[in-house]
Amino acid sequence: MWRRLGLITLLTLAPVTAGQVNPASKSRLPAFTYVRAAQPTPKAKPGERRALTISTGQRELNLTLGQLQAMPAVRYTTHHPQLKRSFTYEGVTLRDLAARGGFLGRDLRVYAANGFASTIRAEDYMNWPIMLAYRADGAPIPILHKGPLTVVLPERPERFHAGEYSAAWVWFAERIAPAQ
Ligand SMILES: Nc1nc2c(c(=O)[nH]1)N[C@H]1C(S)=C(S)[C@@H](COP(=O)(O)O)O[C@H]1N2
Ligand SMILES: [Mo]
Repeated sequence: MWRRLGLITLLTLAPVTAGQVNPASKSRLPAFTYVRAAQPTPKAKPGERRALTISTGQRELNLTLGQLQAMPAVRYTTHHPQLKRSFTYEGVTLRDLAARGGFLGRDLRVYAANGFASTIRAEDYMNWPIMLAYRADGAPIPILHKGPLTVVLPERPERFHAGEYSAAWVWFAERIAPAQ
């Protein structure tokens, strides 16, 4: 009896995992762990600045940092090719952001505060946990480390760390939209 209860408790407390998605699908999304499930979206505090705009084409959804952090969060360690060292990043997957904007499965554009923009292909963000990170090694990401919001790609596949993907590592990100 206690054994069984113990097992149930364990199962209940197991971290929310995702990534397996549908084994029948051809998804290559590696098993990764959501470190936090979605929370109710908090109201923006008066004067709180928007951190990210998700443009859907029809409308703009402005999110404060607190609202972004209420979305499901992932965490993994990856080597940042431009900072030339590894960080454990935490943030929201582009996949979850695209779903929130209603353009899941479409190539997307990530726009930066300095006017830079980059296209990230659906095939990449649908299959791998490319994230918009807001925390590195447990702390907010300083501008010197390309924060406060910066796109990071997982350690695998290796092509994410090669020259053809260097433009995908968008720092100072502030808007995402479906690519035209
Ligand atoms: N915000 C922002 N992110 C950006 C860029 C940029 O100009 N602005 N350039 C991209 C490109 S094309 C490359 S090659 C790398 C360059 O990073 P580095 O200047 O730190 O080597 O950052 C990418 N991310
Ligand atoms: Mo580049």
